[in-house]
Amino acid sequence: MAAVLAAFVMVLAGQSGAGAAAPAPDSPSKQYLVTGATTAQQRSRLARTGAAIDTVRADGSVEVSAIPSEVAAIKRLGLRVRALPAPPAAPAPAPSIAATSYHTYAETLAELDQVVANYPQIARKFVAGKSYQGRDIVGVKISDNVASDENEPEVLYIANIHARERLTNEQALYLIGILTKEYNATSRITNLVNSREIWIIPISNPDGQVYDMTSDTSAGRMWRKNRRGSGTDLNRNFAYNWGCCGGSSGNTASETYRGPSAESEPETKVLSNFVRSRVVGGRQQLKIFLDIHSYAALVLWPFGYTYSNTVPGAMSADEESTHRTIGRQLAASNGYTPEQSSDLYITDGTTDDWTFGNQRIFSFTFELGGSSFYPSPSQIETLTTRNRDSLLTLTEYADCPYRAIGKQQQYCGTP
Ligand code: 7B0
Ligand code: CA
Ligand code: CA
Ligand code: ZN
Repeated sequence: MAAVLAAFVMVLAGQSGAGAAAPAPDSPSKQYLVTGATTAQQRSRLARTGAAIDTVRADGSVEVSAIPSEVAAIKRLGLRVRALPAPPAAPAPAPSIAATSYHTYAETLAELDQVVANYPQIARKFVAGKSYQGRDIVGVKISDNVASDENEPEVLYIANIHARERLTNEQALYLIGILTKEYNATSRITNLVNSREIWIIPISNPDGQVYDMTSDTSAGRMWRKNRRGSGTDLNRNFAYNWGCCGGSSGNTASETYRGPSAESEPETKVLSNFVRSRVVGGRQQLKIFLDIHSYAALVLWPFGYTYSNTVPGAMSADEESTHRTIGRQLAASNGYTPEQSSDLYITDGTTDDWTFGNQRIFSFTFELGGSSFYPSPSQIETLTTRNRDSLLTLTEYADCPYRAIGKQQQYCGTP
């Protein structure tokens, strides 16, 4: 009975399950390899401790970022845990090969300014709002007649909501690069730019990104969250079934801390408000959304909060099979593994659960490939080019995602 009561008090205290035995202040998270959790249910039990699951290896073992209380909770689940080495220091930046190193926040802004200066007809910079520390959350809109809001299907790409997922900014910049440089050169790209309005936000969490990159060792600080207080996991802070299901933590020290309330974080608000601002004349203009993460090499779709494939009123059979069909097609192109988000592990308050569940935008998460959060800069080109076709295909689906299941006539009135 005492144990039951203690567990109840822990839940009331927002400890989200197991991790509260040791009340000592939690030190920063470290990476561990966990073996023995090979099913979605077992990985969800692991995630329920609050540990962030960073990748699932081919042999089924799992790399996690966990604080000491979470490590203790993982051991209590009967799983084996061993510490992983800190990421190796990145090579010192060499100015002569600047193009092959990771873009800082300042370099990213400069790059966007350059694109807009070079391609003013089709590229326009926009500021969605400000981060907690006052940095601009910047994006680029790409379309013909870019200054006008035309009646064209819209697509939103966001990256780097997790600070340390450094390749994701490069993937966004890669997409901006091909859409602009190949306009009027590659017909597939010309057609897309002429018929879509494509919004791309390369660094959704600028404070975290700057903090992660401002590291004495040049290896990166392994920072994931935003920078308000001890940080909130922005990908657990969105306002759809926020904190519902053991897919986030109530412990402020945890890498999956969900924040004090849904949309409590300035960055979540800015991104959500931007998406809401694309409702024009009562209709959401965005037809496709992609949130770019790393490094498990996955194509994911909603929902993450439940194992159910369909949910009455929230995910119809046709919506589910549209997500699944597009997701599998993208994965066939980039070589990633396609699955519903909860097949990986349960998450709640994620970006894509909200963009679909609340805004009805067909939504995906990519986990880019790579062997860590900091692949060698020499790998940037290979790892991002791998998504050339999948990103173009996804953008094409904005005309009518139901085309994927042959139901464009029924849902979009198109042949
Ligand atoms: C995360 O290692 C999110 C799935 C979204 N429905 C997966 C993501 O936030 O746990 N994995 S990651 O942190 N990038
Ligand atoms: Ca246009
Ligand atoms: Ca429009
Ligand atoms: Zn991530």
